[in-house]
Amino acid sequence: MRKLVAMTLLSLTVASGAVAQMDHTSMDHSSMPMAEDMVHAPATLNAIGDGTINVSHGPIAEIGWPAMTMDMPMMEGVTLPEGMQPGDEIIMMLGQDHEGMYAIGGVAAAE
Ligand SMILES: [Cu+2]
Repeated sequence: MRKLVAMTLLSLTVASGAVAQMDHTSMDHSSMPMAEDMVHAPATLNAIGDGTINVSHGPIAEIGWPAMTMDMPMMEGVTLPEGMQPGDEIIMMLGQDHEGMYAIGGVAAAE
C-alpha cells in the first residue's frame, strides 16, 4: 500500500511537469499527445502489421470519420496489449501527429 501511494505521487509529479512544459510558447507539436487528448473509438482488430494495424471501425463523430476498414499507423513506441490478436474488439486511442494525421497512440481491449 505504501508503495502504491509513492507511485501515485510520482506520477502526479510527472504529470504536472508535463503540463508546465505544454504551457510553454515553444511547445513541440511533434511530441506525443497525452492520452486524455486522444479520441477513443471502438474497433475490430483485423490484422496486425509492422507498425500498423488493420481495423474496422464505426463512425467516429469527434473527427468526422465514417465507418470504414483501414490500416492505421501506430505512433512510435506504441505496442498492443499482451495476447491481443486479430478478431479482438478493441478501443483505439487516436492522436494527431505534427501534420495533423491521425495515428494510434494506444490500444486497449474493449470491455
Ligand atoms: Cu478509418
